[in-house]
This record gives sequence, C-alpha cells and structure tokens, in this order.
Amino acid sequence: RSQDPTFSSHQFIQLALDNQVLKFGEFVLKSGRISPYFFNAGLLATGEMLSLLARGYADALAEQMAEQMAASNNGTDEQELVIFGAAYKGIPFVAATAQALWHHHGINAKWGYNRKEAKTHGEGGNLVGADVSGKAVWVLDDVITAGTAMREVVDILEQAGASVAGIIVALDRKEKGLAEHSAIQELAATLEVPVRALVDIDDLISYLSDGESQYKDATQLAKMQHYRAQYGV
Ligand code: OMP
Repeated sequence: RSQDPTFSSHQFIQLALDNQVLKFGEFVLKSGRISPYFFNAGLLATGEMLSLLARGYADALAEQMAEQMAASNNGTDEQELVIFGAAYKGIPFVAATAQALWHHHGINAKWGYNRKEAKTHGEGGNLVGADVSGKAVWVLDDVITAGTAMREVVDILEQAGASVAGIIVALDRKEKGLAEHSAIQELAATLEVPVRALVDIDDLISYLSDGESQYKDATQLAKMQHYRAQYGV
C-alpha cells in the first residue's frame, strides 16, 4: 500500500465510492436541483484520502506554475504561489496541499483561509494565515455546481484586496451556471483565470459504465445520464 500516493482520478473515484464520499440516491442541492448523486467532501476523512486529494491539488498547481513560468519572458521569473481555502471544508484541504506542494514539488506556497465569524478581539478580522492583500490567490474548493459558493469566496478575497489567480475544485459536476454555460466556464470567463477540476461527472459516468468496476450499475447510470441531460453542459 502506497504511503506516498500519486493522484489518479480512477483511484480517487474508487476511494470516494468505497467511503461514501460519493453517494447515490436523491439529494436536494444548494441550487434546488434534485440530483441522483452527491459528493460529500467532509467524508474525505482518512489520511489516505486527504493525501490523495492534496496530491491532486498540488500536482495541478505545480503544472499551472510550470506553464506560467514557461509563458513568462525568459522562464526564470521567481513565481510566488498563494493558496486559499474557504471555511470550513477548504481549510484542511489548503493546509494539506501546502504540505504536498512542499514535499512533492519543492514549492513553498503561502497558504491562508477565512473564518466564518469575524473575531472582535485579539488580532481581529476574518482572514487567517498568509496575507492575501495585493496578491493573486489560487482558490481550492470541493465541488462546483452552479457556482454560487465560489462567487462568495471570490467576494471575500476581493474585499481583502486580493485577486483570484485561478481556481481548482475536486469535482466539477459540469452543470449550467446562471445561464447556458457551465458554472466553471462562467467563472473562467468573468474572472479571466484558469479553472480546473481533479475529476468531473464524465469521469464518474465512465467509471460506472466500466465492466471491471464493482460499482457498475445500469439503473444508476441511466439516472445520472438523465440528470446530465437536464442540467449538464
Ligand atoms: P454551487 O454553489 O451551486 O456551485 O454548489 C456547490 C456547493 O454545494 C458546494 O460547495 C457544496 O457545499 C454543495 N454540494 C456538495 O457538497 N456536493 C455536491 O455533490 C453538490 C453540492 C450542491 O449542493 O450543489
């Protein structure tokens, strides 16, 4: 058993299904949509799953940094990486990702997060960790459906004088946002930044249709495809 997992979407989906992080049934979403599946990132609650997730975020960030470096003048610019996780679920993810960036990529990222309740004593404020003011910050989050949660995080950062450098989510459900485009496409277009996902609904659908998978299930697959036809992009 690996003590040092590299990210694979196949392994991530399998672990998520084995641990009920991904569940099938009938779920009312934040957007009001009724979904035949739900991804509960709060249940990524083992060392193995947290490490795999953090590795996924870290690998995606390292790739982005390398691309930006290659695109910059002569490829030698020192790039600063600031990462941000929104309360509450984003907090352990951003901390674990900072460690994975350091251990696996030698990248010394600055990391921070917000509190939900502003502190009125001590240092005050509602941001903790790296100072994001004046910085372009990468946001890590769990799931994107219609994009509401992510727009709230963007507001928090803008109020703190930061801008968004890019967004990485664990799962992109690839659903319509405010209009006909996907929530991810809308965010990428309005913020003009890269938005990436470690896995998406198509990865999950192909996993469920794979003959090798113990989760292969024609009825569930049909429900997923029906939902996808209604809300998907
Ligand atoms: P949007 O704000 O519509 O993009 O929904 C994203 C948020 O919904 C996430 O941050 C979660 O709080 C929650 N959610 C999940 O956690 N898992 C899902 O599979 C679906 C949702 C959801 O309600 O859409």
